[in-house]
Amino acid sequence: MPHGIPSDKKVETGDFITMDFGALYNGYRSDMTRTVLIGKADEKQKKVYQIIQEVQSIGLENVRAGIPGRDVNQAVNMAIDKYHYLKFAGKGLGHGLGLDIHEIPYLNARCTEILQENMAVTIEPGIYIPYWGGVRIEDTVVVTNNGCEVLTKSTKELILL
Ligand SMILES: [Mn+2]
Repeated sequence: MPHGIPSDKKVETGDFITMDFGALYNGYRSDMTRTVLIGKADEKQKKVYQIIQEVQSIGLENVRAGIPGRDVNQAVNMAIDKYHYLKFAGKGLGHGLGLDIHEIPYLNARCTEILQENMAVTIEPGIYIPYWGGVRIEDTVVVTNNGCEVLTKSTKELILL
């Protein structure tokens, strides 16, 4: 699920684990998510991970100042839909952040807010399949006039533990 809660479930071979965290520095926040896999990936796990890797980079490529947030969300949703996983996608692609962890603009289908230079937003597509598992990759980026600067430096290759 997109935002899980702690439980007694033990980590098992074959589980995806999404790790969502950030830092607070001088009052400003960051946000990131990486998904790792325990053991060896099966074909479906490899495929879902590759889809999220691909569409997350499509999200990064589509961010720039001067367009509404919903355009970025739509570009990513179209890519997820190509693989027929849209019904398992998260409701929104990302959100602004700064003094608070979730701020406008929200990058979702209703977002008419125009992205501005130097806004900080997250790009975090996810696929969540009930009783199977989920994958999300999240970066924090700064909007620029012709794109964005990605602040999150961690690898996005699938890490097997
Ligand atoms: Mn986030």
